[in-house]
Amino acid sequence: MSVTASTQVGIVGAGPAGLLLSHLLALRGIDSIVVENRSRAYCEARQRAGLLEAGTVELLRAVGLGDRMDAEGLEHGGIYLQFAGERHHIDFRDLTGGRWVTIYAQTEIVKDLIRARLAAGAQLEFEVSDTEVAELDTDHPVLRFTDAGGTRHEVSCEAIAGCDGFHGICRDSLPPGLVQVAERSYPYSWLGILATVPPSTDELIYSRHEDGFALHTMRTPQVSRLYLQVPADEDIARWPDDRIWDELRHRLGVPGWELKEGPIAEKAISPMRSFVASPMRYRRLFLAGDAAHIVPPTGAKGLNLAIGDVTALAAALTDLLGQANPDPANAYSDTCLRRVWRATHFSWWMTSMLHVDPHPDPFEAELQLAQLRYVIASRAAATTLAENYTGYFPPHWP
Ligand code: RFL
Ligand code: PHB
Repeated sequence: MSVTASTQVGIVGAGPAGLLLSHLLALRGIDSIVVENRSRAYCEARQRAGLLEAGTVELLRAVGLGDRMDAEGLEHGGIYLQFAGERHHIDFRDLTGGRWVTIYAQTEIVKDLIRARLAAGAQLEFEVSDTEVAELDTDHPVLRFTDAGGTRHEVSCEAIAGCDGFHGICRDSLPPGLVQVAERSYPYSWLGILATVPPSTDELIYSRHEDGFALHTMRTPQVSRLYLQVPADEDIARWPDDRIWDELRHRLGVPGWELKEGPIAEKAISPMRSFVASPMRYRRLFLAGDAAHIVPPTGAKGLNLAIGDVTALAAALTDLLGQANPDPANAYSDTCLRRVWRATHFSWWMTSMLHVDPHPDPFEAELQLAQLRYVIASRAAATTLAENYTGYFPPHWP
């Protein structure tokens, strides 16, 4: 026996995409339910992104989610690009007419969103199981799930949003043969650590070193986040804390600069992949965020793309469900894929320019160095990096 109900939009996944979509729809008077198979504590603690484009920051402010971000976020006007033992500054504000980026962790955005949704009385179900989407050939798709207490639910919806990440169920629920996938895997991974030590830099350092890429980023004035390129199938057991710090010092070091070390609170290895599924929609099932596309983290685009998708989707659903105007919903996939492919190219470019191929290739290495020298010497090339990094297609919330 299932408990039956109805709502306007069924949302699968309480990551940043699903939660923000539910928030934006509520601002337009549209009801939704969000179902999530993990616990609230797990969603709020999962270490992921940390860097927001200027347009993402402006959007979160415009929709009432900016207070803690403005108080605690760290605004950066550029990055450092390091190679051949030298560190160079890329000044985004100067190159883009004032654009910037903000460090504010995905964990904090998720906490802010969950708190705002619960305060508004939203239907948010954690720890669900056996999620299914069905009746996708109709104008009333159905969302089924079993709640944390074991009760089966069947919710009739006017639309469903698959915001269930790369390993979710919605993408595979689209009719067979509809979805085309374009993808690339990279022959390396990132080992990421969270360390309880003040950052050793005021802005992010992207370092191409002949022994592999390294990135120094941060979460707060007390917490550093650092990444190392490691082989694709690397075992984390091979990286005791001392080895991590030695390698970070080696790859990030320049004369006169010192890396502060501290306790490592968390460490994990993530694979690098580019993946784009298209179209991002079938009738009234819409995919958004990592459910539809993945980029390697080098350009810091994944979270920003997820936010761009759901901003477009909330506007499209407002027109479709509120005014029976299907045009923005019909354009949704193409609108998003333009932004997605720009970011996919940028992330691939940053990744290819900064990582060292495990099969030594002197030709490739010289091309990387030539490109890096060009980026720091030519205003046109630096502007290309800066305008993509700070967000080339900012989300638009009418
Ligand atoms: P999420 O965050 O994966 O959320 C999907 C949610 O769906 C749930 N789910 C289900 N719920 C119900 N039923 C099912 N059958 C379900 N299957 C799955 C999951 O539990 C989860 O809660 O996807 P979303 O919302 O699209 O958000 C995407 C972002 O999380 C992702 O793109 C970024 O974290 C990528 N990323 C970065 N992006 C940036 O913009 N800037 C960065 O600095 C940045 N750094 C990173 C990153 C990702 C990383 N990893 C680990 C992949 C750094 C790393 C290391
Ligand atoms: C992060 O802060 O986790 C981060 C920042 C920039 C990147 C990737 C990750 O390119």
